Amino acid sequence: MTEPMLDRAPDAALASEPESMDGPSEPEAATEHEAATEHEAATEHEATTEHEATTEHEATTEHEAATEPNAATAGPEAVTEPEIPAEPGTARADVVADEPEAADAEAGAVAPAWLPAPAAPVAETDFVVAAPAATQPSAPERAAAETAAPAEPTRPEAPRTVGRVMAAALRAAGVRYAFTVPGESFLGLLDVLGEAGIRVVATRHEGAASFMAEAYGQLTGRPAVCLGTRAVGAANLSIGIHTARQDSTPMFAVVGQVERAHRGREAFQEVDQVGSFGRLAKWAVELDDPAAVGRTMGEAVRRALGDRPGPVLLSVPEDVLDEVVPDGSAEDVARPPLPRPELGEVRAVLQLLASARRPVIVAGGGVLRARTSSDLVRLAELLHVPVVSAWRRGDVIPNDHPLYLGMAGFGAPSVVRERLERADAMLVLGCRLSEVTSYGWAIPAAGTRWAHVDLVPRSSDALPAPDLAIRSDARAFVRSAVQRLQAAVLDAALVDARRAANEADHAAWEAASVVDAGDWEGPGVHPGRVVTTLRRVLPDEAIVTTDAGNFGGWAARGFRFRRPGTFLGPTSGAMGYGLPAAIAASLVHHDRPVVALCGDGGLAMTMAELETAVREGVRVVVLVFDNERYGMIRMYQDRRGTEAPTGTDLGPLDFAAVARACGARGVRVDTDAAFEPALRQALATDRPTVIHLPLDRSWVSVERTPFSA
Ligand SMILES: Cc1ncc(C[n+]2csc(CCOP(=O)(O)OP(=O)(O)O)c2C)c(N)n1
Ligand SMILES: [Mg+2]
Repeated sequence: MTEPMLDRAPDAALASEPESMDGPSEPEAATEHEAATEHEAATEHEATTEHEATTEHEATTEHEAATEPNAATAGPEAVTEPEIPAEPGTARADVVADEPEAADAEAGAVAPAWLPAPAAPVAETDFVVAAPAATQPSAPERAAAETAAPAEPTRPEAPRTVGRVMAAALRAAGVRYAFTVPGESFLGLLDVLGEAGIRVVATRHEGAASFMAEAYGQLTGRPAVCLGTRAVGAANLSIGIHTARQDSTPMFAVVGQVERAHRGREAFQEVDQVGSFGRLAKWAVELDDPAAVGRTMGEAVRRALGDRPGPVLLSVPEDVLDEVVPDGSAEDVARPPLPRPELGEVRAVLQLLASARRPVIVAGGGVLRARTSSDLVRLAELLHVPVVSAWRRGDVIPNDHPLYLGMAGFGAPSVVRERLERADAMLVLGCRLSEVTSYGWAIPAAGTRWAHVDLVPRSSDALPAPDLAIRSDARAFVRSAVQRLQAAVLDAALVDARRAANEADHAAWEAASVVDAGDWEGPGVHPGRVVTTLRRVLPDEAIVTTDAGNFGGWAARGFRFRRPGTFLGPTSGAMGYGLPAAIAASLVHHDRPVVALCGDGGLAMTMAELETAVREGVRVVVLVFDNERYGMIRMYQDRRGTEAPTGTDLGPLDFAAVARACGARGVRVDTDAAFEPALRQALATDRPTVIHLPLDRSWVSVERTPFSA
């Protein structure tokens, strides 16, 4: 086989480059990747979330991705949006109240919320918009006021308590939201979050608070906080801590602890939180020395954001939070730079892919987190290598792109696995290769040469060792690769072979992922039709979240994401996630439609958060597929031949009535024809809506339908 020529760019040109080709030569490097001070770290977070969330995520359509100028040359303006100053204590509710009142959709449809885009800033920062400058009094007015009124006593400066230092450190690490069920054990922190510019959202259950923090971090890359009281609240937070771990999401879980003097006596709600719930986190610590708060917070931030990001648990004795931090105790704001590839490493991966006949890229959350989807599309196009997304990361590139070959894992048609098995070369990019994505560690298959490019390339004895393991941020790698490829010439015969195969593979995936076939007269809805209707009606920027359960199979297979950052699903497979995640997404993108897909089992776990959604003024639409059972588990019982299945049947629940009881809208849709008008009306209203979709039990899974014999 002829080796492709990748290096027509004369090596003389490379000789003048620094060790890593994306080093100082790229202007954004200094601001984005090498931020080392607290200030710079804050700038980095601002830049990679707010700015890009409203530029790259919103601008990356298939078309734009294909025609975008060389992303690697993007100037510093791409990452230097100034931080909007915080106005502590200004609640989103105030902002929402200022918006013109949308007509009640029941009374008459109003224009969808996303058309036209609202002029006011509505992203996550709108609770920190600067207050309008007050009119300055004239000098004579000032003099008159000074003589008329006694001088205001100067307010003593707030003491620098542990709680305040923690709040400031969290804010500096990018935290803007804290989700909580309050407890008396952490009031010394809760009460000062607002003054640090962190918005507190009360939830109905700590599990939902932890899901909201996780979803927020997954969507923005910026950590959020969830807070719970000692032992009992901490136990409830656990599900989101575990989820953040599996999703590699930066997050802070802060839990109160009994007073130091009572530790070790099995005091009220005392438990070893570091040794128990802390084991679910990436890192955990009990902060019991006020003098160490700066150091400990520095380490906590590094652990949450550094390497493979993840959740950090901070357990703080109640009395510590109100203690004044001794003068001179050090602050620690050092942040490690993101890892970048060496030129030789990039070249080796390009050689691997370009010399293959059936290469494939498996792209995961690291691509989304690095906001480098359009660069990945460019790389795929330049190399003529198709992309399969990791499980629950289906929005990693536009699904209509001819080089997209579907999502791996649960819900995927068999052609996806087959294509992965047939690969002779594979680049696993920004993806940990979970059990689900790798089909039980069967992918990469024995004969596949593969490269793992990730913040922490995995070394798992379940998988064959990668031929190339490269520690790199996904964007640094992909941009470097694209830059390199622009001056390369590929082997024509191999390119032709790949092109032909790609066309056939894409067509095969399209054919295998049709979910709306078959005439269904009821009872209840056709879940595949619901999914295709949803796709047709929703604008491209709409965000979809999912809960766990078999109802999700139709969307996993049949929904088409067109932009990155439009899907939230936990790789932990946790039930109860859909609604809290939708609320978090809507807090971030108030102007974008957000739809949660849930089963009756999963929604019931967190449906009390409908009241949270109403209170927070977020516009979420919840679709609940109701088969009155824990359908997925019943399917497994059937598969193993359980003779008298127990524990999987549920009773009827009037979800529309529950919604109304929470102050939301609730509608029941019994036929396919009624779904689209109900959806359009839900999208046009300014209140959360639950659409209750009864589902006949013959719709067992996307594989086992009334039409599949
Ligand atoms: C917190 C949690 N508990 C239990 C499970 C196991 N589990 C996975 S799917 C499922 C059933 C989900 O039921 P439902 O939400 O009604 O969806 P369906 O499968 O019926 O479509 C269960 C119990 C889980 N994934 N998460
Ligand atoms: Mg169900």
